[in-house]
Amino acid sequence: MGELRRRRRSGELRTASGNDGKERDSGKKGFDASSMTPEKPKLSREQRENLRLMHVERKKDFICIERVKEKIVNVLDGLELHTGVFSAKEQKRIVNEVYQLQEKGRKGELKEHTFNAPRKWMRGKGRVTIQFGCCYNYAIDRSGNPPGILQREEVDPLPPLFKVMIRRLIKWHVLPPTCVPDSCIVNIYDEGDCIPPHIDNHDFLRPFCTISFLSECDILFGSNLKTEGPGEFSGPYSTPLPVGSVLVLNGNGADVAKHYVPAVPTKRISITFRKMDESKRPVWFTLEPDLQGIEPLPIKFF
Ligand SMILES: O=C(O)CCC(=O)C(=O)O
Repeated sequence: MGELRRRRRSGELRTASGNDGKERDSGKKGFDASSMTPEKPKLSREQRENLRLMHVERKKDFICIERVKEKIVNVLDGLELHTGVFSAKEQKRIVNEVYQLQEKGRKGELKEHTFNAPRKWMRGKGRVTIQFGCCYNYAIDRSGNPPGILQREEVDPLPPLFKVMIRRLIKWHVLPPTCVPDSCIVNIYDEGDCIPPHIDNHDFLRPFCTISFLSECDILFGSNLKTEGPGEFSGPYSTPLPVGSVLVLNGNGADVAKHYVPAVPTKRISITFRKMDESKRPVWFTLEPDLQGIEPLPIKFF
């Protein structure tokens, strides 16, 4: 099925084409003469989107006070959790897409650096990653490249569905229009996999965000995190990441506190969206036309 037809039929994650505001029905009330049951008033797509937007819960008051460089600071200042951004139906569609991409990666149908499935040589170390938009080097590699974006390595471009997700994040006031992501990393965790404590590299701008799928898990924060064992660390602050939620990292929450996901109790997927620093973009990078000029929906709906 063509991409456009598929998106029209979905009714939920609609296209990035910008015609989202068109009404489908006049919203008339009345009775269905055949069954005599009252007809529900039909809402336009725009009305439905506004209703959903109003129901997003936004937690912005994370507090974890620590002494850092002789100063008392809230190391979570700037952190936000937006819950209910992707519905159960949308999550299912996104997870299916991730599984299809994983399958393509396994079959060698993605660019070499897009898909990485490490051998599980110890507990916590099996996380599969799929990168789009740029190739990120997690640790100093064999050629001596430091951690950061490898500007000469090619990966696949952002899949169309991921660009629809990004448009949602901007339109629904989760990320600012000044920081539209142009790259992402999909993390596929099996039971026992983790992501160790880290601060995201400054080749990526702030804020950035991570979206949770399949199962809820805790994310831990702290300026000084201790290793307790394979895939296990301890930190002063923990918060759950519900499925369909978006965690936005900014300010101290991105740059003073490290974050990590301890060994997950059950399979989980996250998608981390980030905007690259312009000077760090890959040499082959071109702007995505459908990620330009995205406007947040009017604030009056809050
Ligand atoms: O899986 C998560 O929620 C965290 C992901 C993360 O920290 C990262 O991709 O850098």
